[in-house]
Amino acid sequence: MTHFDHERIPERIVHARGFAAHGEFQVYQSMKEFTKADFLQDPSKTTPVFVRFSTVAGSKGSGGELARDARGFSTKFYTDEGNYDLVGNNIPVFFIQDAIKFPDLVHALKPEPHNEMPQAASAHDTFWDFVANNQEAAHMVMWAMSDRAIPRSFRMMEGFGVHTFRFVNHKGESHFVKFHWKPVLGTHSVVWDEAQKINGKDPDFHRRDLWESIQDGDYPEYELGVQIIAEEDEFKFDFDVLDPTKLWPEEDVPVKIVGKMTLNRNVDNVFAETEQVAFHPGHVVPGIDFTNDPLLQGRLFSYTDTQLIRLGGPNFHELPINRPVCPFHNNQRDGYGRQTINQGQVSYHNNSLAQNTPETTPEAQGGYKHYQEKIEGQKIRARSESFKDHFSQATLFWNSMSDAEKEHIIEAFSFELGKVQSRSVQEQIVNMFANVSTDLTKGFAEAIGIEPPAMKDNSVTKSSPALSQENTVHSVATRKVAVIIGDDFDDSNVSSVLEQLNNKGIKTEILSNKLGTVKGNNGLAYEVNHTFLTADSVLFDAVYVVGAAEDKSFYKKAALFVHEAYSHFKPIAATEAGEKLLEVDEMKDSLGVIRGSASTAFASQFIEAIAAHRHWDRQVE
Ligand code: HDE
Repeated sequence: MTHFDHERIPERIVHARGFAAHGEFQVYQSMKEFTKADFLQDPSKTTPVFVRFSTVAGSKGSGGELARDARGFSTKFYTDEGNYDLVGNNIPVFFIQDAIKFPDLVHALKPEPHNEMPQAASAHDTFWDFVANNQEAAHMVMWAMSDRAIPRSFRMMEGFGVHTFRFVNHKGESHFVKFHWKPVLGTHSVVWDEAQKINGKDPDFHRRDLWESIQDGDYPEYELGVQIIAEEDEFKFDFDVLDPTKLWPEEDVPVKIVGKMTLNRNVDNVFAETEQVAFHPGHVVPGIDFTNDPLLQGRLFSYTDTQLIRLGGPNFHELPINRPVCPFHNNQRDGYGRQTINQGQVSYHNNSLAQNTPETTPEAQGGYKHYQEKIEGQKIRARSESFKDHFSQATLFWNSMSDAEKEHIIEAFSFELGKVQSRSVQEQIVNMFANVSTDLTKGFAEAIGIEPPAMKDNSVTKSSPALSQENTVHSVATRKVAVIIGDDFDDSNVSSVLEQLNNKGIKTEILSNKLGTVKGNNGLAYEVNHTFLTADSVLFDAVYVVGAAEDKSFYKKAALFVHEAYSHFKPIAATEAGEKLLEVDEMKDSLGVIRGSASTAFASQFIEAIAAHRHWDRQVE
């Protein structure tokens, strides 16, 4: 009973709701020119990894992984030189420039303290008040209001190290580097109405997706990309390369793809692994170092500090999930929960009784040595002038969006500010974002009944096509299709269509009005996976309506399902019997709606429609 009484530990102060998996990393070619990091040298070497994905704002048990939020994307590489942690997000920039503001940001974002509402949401007064009064947040807010904040799955989102780090090679030369994870399946999102419904229908939607794809052998894959800037080029850009509210446009500084990570094993125990894993941007290996990014500097303090309370003392690095896989020696001793039974008399340095061991490995033998940066001038606590432009890249982001993506951003602002009670905060935000785009502000100011301010001049016309999800990889592999079938369905060619889909790696699941077996008019039978009660259109990427014999209740439920999928811009295929569900004429002739008798051509068109992900043209109709 005593053990049971103590089974809970404090949840993470941010990123509490997370899910993780094991995997491995391999570099494509040696990165020797830039870094001496051992795990980035040899393409034949496999480095084990553990990756935890998370939402930021919600508590551990918060309902719904589809909250509008950034996603954490933390990777622990268990290298032969010790653990390297890349503790990133799925958004490449951050809300603030100075770490000391982090507690304020999080206080404003979390549920309000007097009534603890709302859970896992930024749509409330304190968050938007913080934004209006800390305008460096403008750029990340644009990302948070975009489709990036409602990913289709953990397997379909990018990851970013956010900060500028340093690569150091064997010659001691340093380059600035930004890290990227590019999902092999492309970067895809759901729509906001869908996200809210998924949160109710399956609050575990993202973790289930990750868990099931690993179980099915559809291992999530991400390529590691690096952007590199030579130290001497530090001042050649119209932004400060150490400012964490800025990205390096990929068109100006190309992302070099250098390796691949594959997640191939689910955890055995969520508490022991996912909950107890302790990430830290300060866990570096020789060849990777820090810069003077002031946000990074603050993180280097915070992550050890937080584990001390969360994991109950200084020995958290000895927990199985945190232990390095290489040999290590130090003079650390004792403390709560000590696991190692150290031998011998000596636990100090320098010593003569143990031949001066253990000692820090000298650099020549692979030991860590920080890059020595030459610095001149006053060290003061102030924000650099070069950190003062808060709007140019917010506009760059806006300019880079497709029409549909812009529409979604306007809707997101309209939703979030529509939930804000304070008229003054709403007005401040309208004024602030007029600095980003007048089209944007006009769009949402109208929705919340505020007069947009007179045009302000924003001269940024540049765009970065890489930022639009329209330009991502479009793959059909592992997409989920709901196949709607009722009894006495016309079974000619159904199995060949399903086979064609399955051959492309598309998952098909049979939906009907009751569990059991559905039978076609020529004896074809399918085991039903879900009913209209246990599943919902928001849990699928596309719908294939095979239909049924005349059955009113079947068609009533199926019609709701199909209409909702249509309203979320999803591909729909319907055979003749299923066509009666597409009653609205506009639906019949929309792009992404395939009609006809089941045939090879019909299946190919459907596959093409699935590859498009969503059919945004419906929005314009
Ligand atoms: Fe974190 N962050 N953070 N953060 N962060 C934590 O550490 C912090 C920041 C990120 O899956 C905490 O172990 C400060 C940026 C991820 O276990 C804490 C600042 C980025 C995770 C903390 C930042 C992140 C955390 C809470 C401002 C993207 C989850 C629990 C300087 C690059 C890690 C913990 C996991 C977690 C502090 C800003 C990503 C309190 C002070 C920027 C993915 O230490």
